[in-house]
Amino acid sequence: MKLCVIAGDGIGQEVVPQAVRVLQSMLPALQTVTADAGWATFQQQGTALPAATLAAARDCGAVLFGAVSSPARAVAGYRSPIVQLRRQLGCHANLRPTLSLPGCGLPGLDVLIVRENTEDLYVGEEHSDGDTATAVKRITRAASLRVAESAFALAAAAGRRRVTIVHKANILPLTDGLFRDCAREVATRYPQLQVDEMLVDTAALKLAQAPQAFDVLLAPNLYGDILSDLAAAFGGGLGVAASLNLGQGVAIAEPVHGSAPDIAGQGVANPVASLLSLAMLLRHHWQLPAFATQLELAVQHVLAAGTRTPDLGGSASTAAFCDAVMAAL
Ligand code: GGG
Repeated sequence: MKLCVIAGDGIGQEVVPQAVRVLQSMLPALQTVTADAGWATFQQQGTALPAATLAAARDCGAVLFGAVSSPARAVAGYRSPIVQLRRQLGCHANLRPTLSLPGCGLPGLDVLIVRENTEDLYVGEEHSDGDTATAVKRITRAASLRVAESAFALAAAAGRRRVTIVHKANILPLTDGLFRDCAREVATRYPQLQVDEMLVDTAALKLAQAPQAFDVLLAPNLYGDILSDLAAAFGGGLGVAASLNLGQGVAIAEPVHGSAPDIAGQGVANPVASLLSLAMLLRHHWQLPAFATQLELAVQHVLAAGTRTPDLGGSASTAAFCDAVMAAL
């Protein structure tokens, strides 16, 4: 087993090595390959995703990606490395669970957002003549069917009850309508699952009112990005929000949080999102569900015992939290 380790920017440099340390304690034979990506890499090497990083990711098949600080302005030659990596590796589905953890967020929460990961406005295909700026929202049948298939198959395999298809087809009948129709088509092959549909604005309202009422949400890229941050607020915040980018024989574990420049360099970033992302990699990519459960239970045990980083009201450092997880393991 090989893991390509891309810490990226800001707190990615802190949470990723610590999470890898925990994983290595569970899998002593694991080979790791460290690779560069991100804004700092762009400044040093002129590219945010060097060819050597892409090659290492492909070779390993499994990646842990930390965080990236993409600038909120156009920078010539810069493209978000995580968006490129997801597309280049064909990671078509982004799984973003929100689960109740001991003492964090709301009880009784178990929501899974499945986000299409390769197209839509999120790929950042923009142009401008100075007076008019345009972004392309391209939705394809192939990508919509592929992500819907993953969402329904995962939901069925996990014994879930309901999949909610999120769209805005009343305003965007061609693009979001195609996404919804593809999801409907796949749904017919899963009669054991209830299916409903919700406009994205209604989904945001209902998620904010009663997140426990949802089971699986299937959404196009941008809506999935936004709704999953909203859901994360009820699960203890971005510090504990895990995700897995899933492709054919390849996967990128990725904490949902960004580079958090406000706390970077202090050694206090929460490693839970990275640890739980690695648990998803163990379960869904390496097919080691027992190891995944072991890691999840160890994280839960440490949180229940009151060891927490400052974002959750504690005073533990990133390293101290991971030490406690290794002791629990
Ligand atoms: N770990 C996810 C992450 O780094 N999020 C920050 C983010 O999405 N930045 C925008 C980007 O570069 O895509």
